[in-house]
Amino acid sequence: MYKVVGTGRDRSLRVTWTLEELGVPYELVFARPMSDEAKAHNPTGKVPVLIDGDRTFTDSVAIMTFLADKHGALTFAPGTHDRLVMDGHMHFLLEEMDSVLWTAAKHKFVNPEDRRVADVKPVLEWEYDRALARLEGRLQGPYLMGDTLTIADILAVHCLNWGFSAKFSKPSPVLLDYSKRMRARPSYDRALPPADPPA
Ligand SMILES: N[C@@H](CCC(=O)N[C@@H](CS)C(=O)NCC(=O)O)C(=O)O
Repeated sequence: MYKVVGTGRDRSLRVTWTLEELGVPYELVFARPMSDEAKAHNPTGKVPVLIDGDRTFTDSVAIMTFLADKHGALTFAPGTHDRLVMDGHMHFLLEEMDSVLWTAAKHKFVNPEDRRVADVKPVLEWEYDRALARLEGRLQGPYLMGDTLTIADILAVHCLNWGFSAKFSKPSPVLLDYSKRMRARPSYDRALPPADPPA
């Protein structure tokens, strides 16, 4: 059985949500980023980590892609135009949403204090607003890939949730409806752990 190392609320939610959508069993190994438990599985201390047999793998989007390919759902076959478009959505989300949110986090609490730029947020807010408009332009119906739910939707809604909790601007009604529909999926509830254990 797969094991997923993380809190279940950080980027590890992308992996557990994917596994829930695929209907594949897994165990969540609770570990906060940079904790000794996380470092036991990944020397950098970053989560998520996927444990598959005797091997460990990092990087949420690579893991989601592997799982979707391996279990034959939430994606399209490599070498098809649909796969090219879906991969493009994933790259866009990493470059224009995840990176903006991660930069905000680094300058708020992740980096050492003497490596933070205090007034970085306004420019990131501007970039995030632009990314929201671009994301809306990429929606091709109920999902990014039209009628087909894919890992790109899971990544997009994880980023929208993150933007909300990091107090970036509220998405448009179209994106709000999209993220509400995605979060209403039973797989999302099943993936979210009820609460973090005490620190
Ligand atoms: N590219 C990696 C990034 C992993 C990552 O940065 N995870 C965060 C938690 S969501 C973390 O462990 N941060 C700790 C740190 O970098 O100090 C992925 O997508 O999984």
